[in-house]
Amino acid sequence: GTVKSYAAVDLGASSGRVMVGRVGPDSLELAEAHRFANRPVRVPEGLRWDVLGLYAGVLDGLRAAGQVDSVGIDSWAVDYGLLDADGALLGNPVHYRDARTEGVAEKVWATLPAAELYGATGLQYAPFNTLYQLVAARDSAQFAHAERLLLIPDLLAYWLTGEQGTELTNASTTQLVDPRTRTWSTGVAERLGVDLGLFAPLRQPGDAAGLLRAPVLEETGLRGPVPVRAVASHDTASAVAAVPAVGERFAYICTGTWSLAGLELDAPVLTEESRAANFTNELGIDGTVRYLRNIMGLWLLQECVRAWGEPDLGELLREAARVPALRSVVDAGDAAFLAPGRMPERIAEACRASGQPVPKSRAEITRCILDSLALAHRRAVEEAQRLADHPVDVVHVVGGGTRNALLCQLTADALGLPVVAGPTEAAAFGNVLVQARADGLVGDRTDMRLLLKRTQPLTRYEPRGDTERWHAAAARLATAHQ
Ligand code: ADP
Ligand code: LRH
Repeated sequence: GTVKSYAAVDLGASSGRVMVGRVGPDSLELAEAHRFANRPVRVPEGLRWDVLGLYAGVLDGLRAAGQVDSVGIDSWAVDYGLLDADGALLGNPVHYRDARTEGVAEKVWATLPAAELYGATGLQYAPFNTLYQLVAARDSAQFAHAERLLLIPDLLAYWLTGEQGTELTNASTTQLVDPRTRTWSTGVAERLGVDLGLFAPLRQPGDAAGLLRAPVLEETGLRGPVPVRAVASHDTASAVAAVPAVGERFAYICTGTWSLAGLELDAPVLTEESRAANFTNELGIDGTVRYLRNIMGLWLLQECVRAWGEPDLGELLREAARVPALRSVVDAGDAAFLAPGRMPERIAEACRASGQPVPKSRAEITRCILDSLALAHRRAVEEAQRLADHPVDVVHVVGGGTRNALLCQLTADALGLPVVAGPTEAAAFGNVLVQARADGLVGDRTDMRLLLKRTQPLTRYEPRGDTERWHAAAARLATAHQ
């Protein structure tokens, strides 16, 4: 049978990579062509993404990838670049961890109450939802010159092809999309004075998105025509598409800079209880809803490792495995951990404030983070099942956190459910498979997952039967936060 090659550009908050996927009727291989750091930059006006540096990394990656049948791009959600009337980028895209959205949500809710906003968009409250960013930006000089808004993957696709679009799964993180109709929520936009004309027309995963421009072909050494294909351009949507679950009642946890823990549903859950629990209804491929909660994730550890001068991660995790479990835990869902800086101190302070032993050594702090993440995973998966009335028997863990065996085991222990870990590069797999599907090489979503399950190594973690201790820790944390 035919084997085709696809380039998957996958930009995470901590690193960008260009992967090459080779897909045949019964084969699937993924290889890394190029990986580069994604380092946010603090300038006097705030925290910014170095998007030109990322674009240069994409071009280097495409050159390293060699000849491919098409290219797909996914990245972290919510952030965007603004273009002027000439199509030129107006300034560096603002990082979602920038402080400009502080206090903005409260202003928005004064016009459109939070409960109504949730009913219309199904989106969790996060200060960085594109909607709040837009309201924060509205009076800036830059915004006055903006004619077009492109989400990060769409911006890179525009630079590669000259064509503009707004991919749906990522658009669903703007808080301007209705998850029932899967199109713009004109009501929300009107009430809040957001001009939807800023956005390019919606695209669905699998849609054509243009051809690499001649200068891009020249720079990358590729032979044209090379199509760019819209994929599930929200990295989490691509990762969920690549959860290797077939015929199971499953929950998933996408672990990387964030942990995104939840369920794949056929319809959104828009109840008041769901809003109060801050679950989001983001859109997935094939009419699915990603019903999940954002948990601070390995960001907590990344920031500590940065503060400690980048010690060896493997060694740190081995030491953490020897620290007694559950001595102190923090609320890994707390938005207080969103901003960068001073992370070891902030974690120690949270333990002190809740009357628990204060972790001191690097190993103790690392252990506190991993125990806390496992506890937050447990809470999210349990609450999602209850709120969506959708019980599960197994939890799939994908993303960078699959390389952290301790975290996977603790998650299984905390939930009292088996954890199946892998693939690590789930977002890139989802990206590749949506391209292959558009070429008719794979069938539906189940076929994609079956192919992954058959071809990719997965690791299974059985719960070690100490669920009671986790239950007690969860109760302790709940009391501390009252
Ligand atoms: P993102 O896509 O958000 O940038 P990734 O999915 O690449 O994040 O995951 C990055 C995280 O994976 C790191 O912060 C680190 O905690 C974890 N990780 C990466 N490599 C290893 C490793 N060798 N051992 C344990 N954890 C690892
Ligand atoms: C993970 C992610 C997540 C969003 C956050 C901004 O990379 O896309 O799904 O909430 O970044």
